[in-house]
Parts: sequence; structure tokens; C-alpha cells
Amino acid sequence: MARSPDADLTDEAAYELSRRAVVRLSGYGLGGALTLPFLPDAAAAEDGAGIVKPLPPELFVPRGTNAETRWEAMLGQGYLTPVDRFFVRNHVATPRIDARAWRLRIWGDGLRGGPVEFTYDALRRLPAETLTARIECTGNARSLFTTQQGQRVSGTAWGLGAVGVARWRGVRLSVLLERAGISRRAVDVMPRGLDADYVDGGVNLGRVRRPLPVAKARKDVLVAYEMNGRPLPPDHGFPARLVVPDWVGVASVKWLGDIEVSTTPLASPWNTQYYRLFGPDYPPEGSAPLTRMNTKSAFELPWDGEIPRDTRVLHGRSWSGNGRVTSVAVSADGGATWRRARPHGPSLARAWTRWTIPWRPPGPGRHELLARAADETGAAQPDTAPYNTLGYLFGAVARHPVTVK
Ligand SMILES: Nc1nc2c(c(=O)[nH]1)N[C@H]1C(S)=C(S)[C@@H](COP(=O)(O)O)O[C@H]1N2
Ligand SMILES: [Mo]
Repeated sequence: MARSPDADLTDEAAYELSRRAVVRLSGYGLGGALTLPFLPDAAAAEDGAGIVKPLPPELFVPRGTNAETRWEAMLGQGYLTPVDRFFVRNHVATPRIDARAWRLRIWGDGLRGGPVEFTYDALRRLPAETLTARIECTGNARSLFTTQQGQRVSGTAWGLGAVGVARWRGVRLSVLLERAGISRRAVDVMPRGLDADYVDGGVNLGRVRRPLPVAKARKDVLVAYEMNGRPLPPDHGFPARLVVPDWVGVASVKWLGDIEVSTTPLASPWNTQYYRLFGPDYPPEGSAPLTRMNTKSAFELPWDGEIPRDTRVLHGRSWSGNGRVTSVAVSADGGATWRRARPHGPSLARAWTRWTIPWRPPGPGRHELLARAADETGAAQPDTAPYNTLGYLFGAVARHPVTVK
């Protein structure tokens, strides 16, 4: 499997590195505390590790335990992102779960009675709904803070490909909560995944979990067991996951194992130390926990790649966590002049809008393509994104470099 360019290691070198780390550690004759910082690092050198589906290089850019969709692989596709090219964001690794032994347990002081369990079959027998919705990582386009704004941020250096739209089928979370006997006093629910504990900087933070206010949980959240007409693939949460429309991707907990229902506000590292905005413009504890995603646009083109001289039309997609996309303007001269793109096909608020714009390359050489979307709230993508140390919510207009041959 391909390795990240910054690691720049051959298989042998990587093996050497991890072996040396082990030898060095055993030389110290120490266990536990000191081995932890080394071994996960060596393991992280394996790009795409822990992902089950194939990651062909023409469809994905592997990034550590994650894989980013190549936007050029969306050219000629329909409205949905096919599973074979849907991005994967794994804190740890895709677990293999036996649906026959699996249970979804709902529990907590926010239930009128005791805990309730649903089997996979029981879940599939409940009234089903379909929802065409986007899932987008909060750090999508994070690398543009650095390349476009010269700022240092930490986290996976995503381009614009940590987003996808699928047709999800499952049971409304509100139906499950009703059946479990949710109390009127419940304020938060906390879905938790069945993947392994997440360890960051040697600290074990437990399993991925993030509180969700009851109001959102009851509004439009789906407990999905199908993606694009098939059972959920292992990497996308089999046997069941949440789909939390418009919200930060981390809310859509995969490999759902249990949901706590609480009459008091809940907290986890995923709404305290991550998924808030930190930095000079924010209080020390960060902003409020992030909820909705913002507005973005992408061209269905390779990033900083070559495009043929006989190109006559450009394709792209725009989306917003704040509502339906209402207009998209495109500039092919670095932002000097703008033209309106032509939308086509469905334009669902919780998914995205496809568009095209005619363009004849003026001549060979480098060009910057820009697309600026506005949504039904009237808000358009800004020229710069507010800096935050973890590089969340880059919603500025991306300057997409291309070279015409
Ligand atoms: N259990 C669990 N759920 C999870 C994650 C995870 O690592 N473990 N990653 C979250 C994040 S950060 C994102 S962006 C989405 C990505 O969903 P996908 O991998 O299906 O594209 O899943 C979310 N749900
Ligand atoms: Mo994410």
C-alpha cells in the first residue's frame, strides 16, 4: 500500500524503523509508559492501515488510518458517492462485527425504565426510512489553512475530499428512543462506537463517543444499516451507524454499540478537547462544541494536476450545512471575474448541488480555478477561513491549481 509522501519510506525502511524503535525500547529495559509513544507512531506509518475496502490510488489518497476521496474520481458519477470511493475517517481501525451477536443497548437515567436492547433483526423490522445525506469531516480541506493562508494547524492534512453523499436507510433515532422509553427530562444522548479505544499522545480516551442534544437526536437523525442500497460496508459502520445530517462528521458515530440517555448534560473528549475552535480568537476552553458544517465547493478535477487543452466544461459540486445551495459563482482568472455556474440534477439541502460551467483554457500553463457557493441563508463562502489551531471548518473559497497542457 502507498505510504504518505512525508514519511517517504520504502517498506523495508518502515520495517527497519519500527524494529529499531522496538530494539531501542527493549534496550532501555522498560515497559508500558515508554513503549506507548513509539509503537503507535511506527504503526501509523502504514497509510490506509485498518481500512478493509481496497484503496486504489486513482480513487483515494490514503492518510494514516484514513482515506480521502479524489475529486477527479467523482467526475462522471451520479448524485451519490459510490461506496468504492467514499472517504473513510477512522480514529483507530475498522472492527469486524458479527451482526448475529451484535446488540444496540440504550440505557441511562433519561429512560423511564431500565436499559433496552435491539438485535440487528429487530432493528430491521422497525419502520424504515431513507435519507440522502452528506457526511463531511470537520477537518475537510484542513491543508488549505497552510497552503492558502500560511497557517500551522494540527490533524490529518485533508484536501477537499473528506466528504461524501450516500442514500442511507434505517430507523429514525427518535423511534428507537421512544421505544426505549425516553423521559421528558432527557437532555443529551451519547452514542458510542464499538471500535477500539482511541489513544492520543499516550492517553487512552476510551471509545469514540460524542454527546448529541435530544432536540437534534429527535429531529432528523437516522440509525442507518444500509448505504446506497446495500448493507453498510464494514468501513462505514456495519452493522449500524448514526447519520446526523448537516453536523460535523464525528457526530455520525459508526459501529454503534450503545447510546446513553441522560437528564444532565454529557461530555466526552469529542466535545471538549476536540471539535471546538481553539486559538487566539477563542476562550481557553475553546468555542462551543461544533454542530453544523459550513459551505464548500469542489471541482471534479485532480488537485494541482494537468488538464487537457481541449477542455470545454468544468464540473463541480457545492454543499452547505446551513441549507440548500442557491448559487455558485466560478472564476478561472484567480478571482478577477466571476460567472454563474449552471446547477443540474437534484439539489437536496442535506446533500449537495452539482454544477457545470463552460471554460476554454486561455492557453497552456498554470491557472487557478475558484468556486464560491451561497446557501439559502444568503451566506456565501468567504475569501479567508477563521484560523483555529485544530484546522476545523475551512470554508473559504479554495484556489484550485491546474496546469493546462
Ligand atoms: N465509532 C466511530 N465512529 C466514527 C468515527 C470513528 O473513528 N469511530 N469517525 C467519525 C468521523 S471523525 C467522521 S468524519 C465520520 C466519517 O465517516 P465515514 O468513515 O463513513 O466516511 O465517522 C465518524 N464516526
Ligand atoms: Mo471527522
